[in-house]
Amino acid sequence: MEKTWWKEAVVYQIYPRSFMDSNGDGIGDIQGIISKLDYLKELGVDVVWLSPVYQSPNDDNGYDISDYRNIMDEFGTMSDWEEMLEEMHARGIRLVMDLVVNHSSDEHAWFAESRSSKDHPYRDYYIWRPSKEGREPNNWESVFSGSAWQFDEATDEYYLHLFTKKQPDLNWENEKLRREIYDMMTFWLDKGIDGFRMDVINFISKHESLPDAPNPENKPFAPGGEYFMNGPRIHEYLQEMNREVLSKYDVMTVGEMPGVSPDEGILYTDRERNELNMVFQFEHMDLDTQPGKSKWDVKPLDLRDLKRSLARWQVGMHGKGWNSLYWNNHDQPRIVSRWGDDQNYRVESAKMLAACLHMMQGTPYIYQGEEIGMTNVRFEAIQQYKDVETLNMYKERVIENKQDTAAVMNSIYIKGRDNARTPVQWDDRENGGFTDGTPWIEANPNYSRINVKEALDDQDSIFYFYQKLIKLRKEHEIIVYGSFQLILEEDPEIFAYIREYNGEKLLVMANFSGNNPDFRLPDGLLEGNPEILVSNYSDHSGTFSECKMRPWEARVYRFS
Ligand code: TEU
Ligand code: CA
Repeated sequence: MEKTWWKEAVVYQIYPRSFMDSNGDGIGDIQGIISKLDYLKELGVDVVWLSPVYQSPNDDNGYDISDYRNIMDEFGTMSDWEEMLEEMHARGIRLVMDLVVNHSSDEHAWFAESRSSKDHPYRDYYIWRPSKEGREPNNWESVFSGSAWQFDEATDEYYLHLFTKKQPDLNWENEKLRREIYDMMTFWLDKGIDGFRMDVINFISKHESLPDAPNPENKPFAPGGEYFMNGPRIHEYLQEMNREVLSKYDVMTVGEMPGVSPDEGILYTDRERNELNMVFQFEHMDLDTQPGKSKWDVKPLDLRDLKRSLARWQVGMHGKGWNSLYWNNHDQPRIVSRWGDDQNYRVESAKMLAACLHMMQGTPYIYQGEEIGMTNVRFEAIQQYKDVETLNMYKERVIENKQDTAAVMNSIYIKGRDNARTPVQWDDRENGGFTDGTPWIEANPNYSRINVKEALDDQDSIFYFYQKLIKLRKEHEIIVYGSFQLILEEDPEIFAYIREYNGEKLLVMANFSGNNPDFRLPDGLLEGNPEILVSNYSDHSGTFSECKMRPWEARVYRFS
């Protein structure tokens, strides 16, 4: 297998609005990031993925871009950004920027031109259609509730927006639009960045006729994913982008791709096809959703589903493409609250989850605060929430459809994106030391207990456990390049697997429960006198082939 730096790297995601505020206006900013680079260096990460910092009216916190070549005023200036890049590079940290080009903001200059008249040269930069039988052009539902179409009076037509109505979809069929995007990417690459994370990049090619989505329950709108995910021209566009831009630089790329399968994942990441380096897949993020329902219709996780799913990706991509590994990002609830135990075993379960993920094959991503075990938040009032997806859903379900408020609030507690967006908890001062002013979103009140300062002062903290996992990856090639074999598939509490590389083996066992399940290795799989490479407990019962596991225990044995 080809060895590359981005396969060996660990990435840290910064959501700038919530990371660190340097000037007391309550909003995280670029100078705030610079002030914490030594902290990231201490953790040991190789790459920062920075969520959008471009000019934006912030309908969706920067994922609605009104100027791709300038920095958002609230975050600082271009010279702050250049200073940040320099300071990262000085510490050996690379910078991956977010590329949001499925849609722009409706306040982008292109859209102002596009909506002005039907024969404007920019008209075709977006997706416009006349009404159909007095209604929207089709029945597609926006990811963020309601119709995916917005009527625009200036020209009596609708434009498509898969996300909010302030995020009109760009029309990739238009060659001039594609050229503009490639030029913009080149602009940033020439400034010296090290790659792109590409927002919903597998949505950019829509089926030309935009057919109605199947709608068996006859709802007002229905998800049209099959007509825009992994669409007809997607590989052509990505190969063109690669040829025109990416191939000229030594950079890493990761495509965010809801609705992608391992087979498609290979098409996107096979080196010989010249598209992307890796994708963010969502299969494991959907396992606690009721089948066929929206993310808000939750169900408990069955660990066997998680094992099957991740193993399918591990085995499917091996030698053919490349995985990314993540539990968290700015759209997902906190993993220690989701599939760990943030009450009784917060530290143990956060470490177990980290070990289980970081020992798989792929490039691991750590989301800000994950490394100290930050948890979900429960705000009393809907007004305390800021996320447009959450607020739109609440309006639709509670205000318009009179659903039970407590049940809807409960689904927000479990799945809402603001769980990941409360300020990073740096110390036990007011607002967790994130700001001297009033934060744009309230801090999780547990900052007095859970914070970076406390973590750095405690040798047994989650922070140092992540630091160790990152270090081990640098020391043992097997963690990066080894094959993967799931064992004990049907065990409902233990996630166990074997890695193998050049005659060396790793046995990973992770207890996803607060119980004491018996671990018993199937006969004939492994023998020898292994050492414990890493564990979240200091003492261990039994042996690698037979033992009783402690609550949320993780052990990694190395057979050399
Ligand atoms: O997310 C894409 C996406 O599909 C999400 O809507 C995801 O399914 C949802 O957030 C789960 O709650 C990307 C960005 O990561 C997200 O922050 C943006 O809001 C979205 O695209 C639009 O740009
Ligand atoms: Ca600020």
